[in-house]
Amino acid sequence: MVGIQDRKLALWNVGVAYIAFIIGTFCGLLQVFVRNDALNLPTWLNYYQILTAHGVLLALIYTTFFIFAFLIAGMSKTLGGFGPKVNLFGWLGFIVTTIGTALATVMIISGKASVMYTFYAPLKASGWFYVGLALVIVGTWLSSFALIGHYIVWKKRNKGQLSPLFAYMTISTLILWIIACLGVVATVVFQYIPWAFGWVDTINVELSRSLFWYFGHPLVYFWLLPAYIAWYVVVPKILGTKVFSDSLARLSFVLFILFSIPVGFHHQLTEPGISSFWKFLQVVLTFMVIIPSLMTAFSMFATFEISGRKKGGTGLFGWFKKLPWKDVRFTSIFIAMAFFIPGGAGGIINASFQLNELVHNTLWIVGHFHITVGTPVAMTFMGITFWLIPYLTGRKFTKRLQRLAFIQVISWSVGMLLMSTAQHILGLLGAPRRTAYSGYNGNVNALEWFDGILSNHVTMAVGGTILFLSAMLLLYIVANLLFVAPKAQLNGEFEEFPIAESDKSHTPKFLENWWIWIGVAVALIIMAYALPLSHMIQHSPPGSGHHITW
Ligand code: HAS
Repeated sequence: MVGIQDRKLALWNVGVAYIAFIIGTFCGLLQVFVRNDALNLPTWLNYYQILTAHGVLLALIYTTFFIFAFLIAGMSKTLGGFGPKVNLFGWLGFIVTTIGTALATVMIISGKASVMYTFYAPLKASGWFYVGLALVIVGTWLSSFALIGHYIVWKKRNKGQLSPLFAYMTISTLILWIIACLGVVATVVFQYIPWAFGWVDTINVELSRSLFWYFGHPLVYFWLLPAYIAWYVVVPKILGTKVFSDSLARLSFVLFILFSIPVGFHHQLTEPGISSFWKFLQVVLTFMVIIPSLMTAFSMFATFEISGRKKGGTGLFGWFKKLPWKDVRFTSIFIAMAFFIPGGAGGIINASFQLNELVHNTLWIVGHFHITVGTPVAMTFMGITFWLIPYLTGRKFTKRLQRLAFIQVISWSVGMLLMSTAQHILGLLGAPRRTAYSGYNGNVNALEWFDGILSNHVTMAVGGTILFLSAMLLLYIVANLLFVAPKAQLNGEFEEFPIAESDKSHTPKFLENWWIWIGVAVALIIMAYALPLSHMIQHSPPGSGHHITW
């Protein structure tokens, strides 16, 4: 069991994560109805306001707080309880991130920041929205430094030893995060804030977008890597086996540090201000960042097969039946993985230079991120929630709650399947994203295309409603695990924090020489970004004034 302070810190992070989740999912429900013309919002509430709240609170805030809860609990479990300085930084980080979140949320809800989570210029929000975002980043850095400090103390006490796999993966995730944030910090501090407060009149739009996507793509791996930590470290324990290969797991995380950052231009393939050479280079690097995910898929299949065969599974697929399907901690994560197969394949389509022309700015992309961050990541976090909260509160994940958890993950899968399939197909047929309801000017052809069984905004709304109900059930389970479920220590049985054994005896030590990987990552970033960014600065257009369209 982690120390009392570490436990409290992790629990507060879980708490804020789920408060963001309530508001974010409610906005999602409103959105699908507006988009299918079944709901008219009151005049004081704007579609783009709820779209911004939905994106910021679910994609940025729910994930970030949950990730820190998981990493804090796991680092305390694997490296030992936190010392006073680590605790202090951890709390400071939590408080600053929460203040930033509150400030940004108030700005969105009061209608002063309907700029969506990508906050593309020249749409302009209140300066306080950007200050809120900056505080969120500063807060996460403080939390990251706390965990890195804890790791350094451990390394000093255990000279020459490789750290436990959980800690290694946490540090990789935080290195990636800190390097990635440099882009968004640069644009928010030097471009958005002076512009939004009126200290300068114009903004260099292309530069601001490029710096955003320098951050925006690794951001998706900041969400994914904690899910991968659970896949590599937690799942084998639940299956009763070891980590398939310690070196492979570590190498895949190193590859994410190297290749997840110099690829942001694949979000800007249709933008005119970047020459096709740089786009092409970053597309090639994007294909490199697919490799660690393919390694992860291989490692997962190997883990499943080894454990299934150990339990007596025979034949080509006999092991499959031996997996612990009745354990929702496993089933939830398995479904999450299964969703990532089409999710990842969609990513490869998006990253293909020519195919991107077809899908960019269509609902296809919305479908893509709902089956990447919205299910593989989010459902892994749900699967973690079911044991992490009991582990932290000492309460029991009772049989009744387990049954409800099954209903919850299955309903989430059904809702997501309907909604994201409809989004993918509608997108291919040309339905745009980032828009409210469109009647397509009554165009007969367009209305026919969007009238299929799956290619229909109604199917999307049905899926969205099921998702909302599932989210409410999840919140019921979370509230029970936090406040109501019986205390387990009465029977002396705490929920475990599942961490599988990982054989480090053949793992090369250089995998933990961070300076090598940071050095190579910086070299790749310079190669991919130095010239195009300096070109954008030196040959900058006159700059854009602002637009407030709501
Ligand atoms: Fe993406 C746009 C390319 C992964 C999230 N992406 C987005 C946006 C978001 C997002 C939020 O190149 C929208 C941003 C916006 O608002 O504009 N994406 C990729 C590529 C990958 C990828 C190449 N994306 C993710 C992940 C995300 C995420 C992960 C969130 C967590 N994405 C793009 C591109 C765009 C984009 C372009 C811009 C599009 C545009 O035009 O705007 C890769 O990382 C994917 C690699 C993954 C795989 C899958 C491996 C499978 C595994 C599961 C194994 C399963 C098992 C279970 C073991 C190759 C590991 C077995 C089960 C059975 C049933 C058999």
